[in-house]
Amino acid sequence: MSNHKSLPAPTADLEQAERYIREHGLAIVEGVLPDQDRKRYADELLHVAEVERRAHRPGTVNAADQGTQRVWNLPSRSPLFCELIEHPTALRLVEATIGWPALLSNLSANITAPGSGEMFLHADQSLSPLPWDRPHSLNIIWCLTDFTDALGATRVVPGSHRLNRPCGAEDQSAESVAVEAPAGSLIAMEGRMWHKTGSNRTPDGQRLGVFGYYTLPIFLPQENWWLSLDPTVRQFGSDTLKQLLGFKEASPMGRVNGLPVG
Ligand SMILES: O=C(O)CCC(=O)C(=O)O
Repeated sequence: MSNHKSLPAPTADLEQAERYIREHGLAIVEGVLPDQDRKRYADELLHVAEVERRAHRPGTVNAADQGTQRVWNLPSRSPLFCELIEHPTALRLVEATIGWPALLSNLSANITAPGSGEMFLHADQSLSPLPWDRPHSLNIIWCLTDFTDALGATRVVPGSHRLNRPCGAEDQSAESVAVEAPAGSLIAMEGRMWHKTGSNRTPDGQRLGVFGYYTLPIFLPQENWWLSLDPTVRQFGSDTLKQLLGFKEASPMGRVNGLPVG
């Protein structure tokens, strides 16, 4: 597995990873998930993905994704996935990049399938008002299988985080490179980075990616947790989880009748 020279080398050193996010807009951290945990998450994801497909849920596979299956609102699909939200490595990189408290905008999965096509190039914080003098979000991409070019690894435009602007229709032909990483890695990518899902050119392989998308606590989350979250997640969740899901204040926002939420 080898990456384009414009991408930072994989590292297990989290200080280095924080530097890479600042310099390159992304870091690849290998060996974050022990194999038995990775397998448990992968099996669970395949199970919920099948349930979604059988239920013909809208939004599962759509034209823009050309065959990539999406699974939304993972915390409500299985409590196992809540572990990923609060993983200490993820939270450390989130805090170093956008500060704390932060909100979890979504925890969703993209599963590429043989023959699935590329997504459009975009920056995750494209709805944030300009100027973009710093990242407003961080995407933690959990590689539950190998991420290889052929399997449709996430593709990025190196250096695009320094352009400080969204990626438009006229930018779609910008040169992108695949971010390859072994199963069990995470890829932390800040919100200004232009990127897309790659196409899966294998005859029978899948790429299982779980995307924990964290933002500054001033943005409406992509998933409306207050409406859609399985109530047991909140009932049994830690304070950190409740903070990330918007059930605690991010002073002075998120109060109830003007008072902090305990
Ligand atoms: O699937 C990927 O590799 C990237 C997904 C993505 O950028 C998105 O869903 O917005």
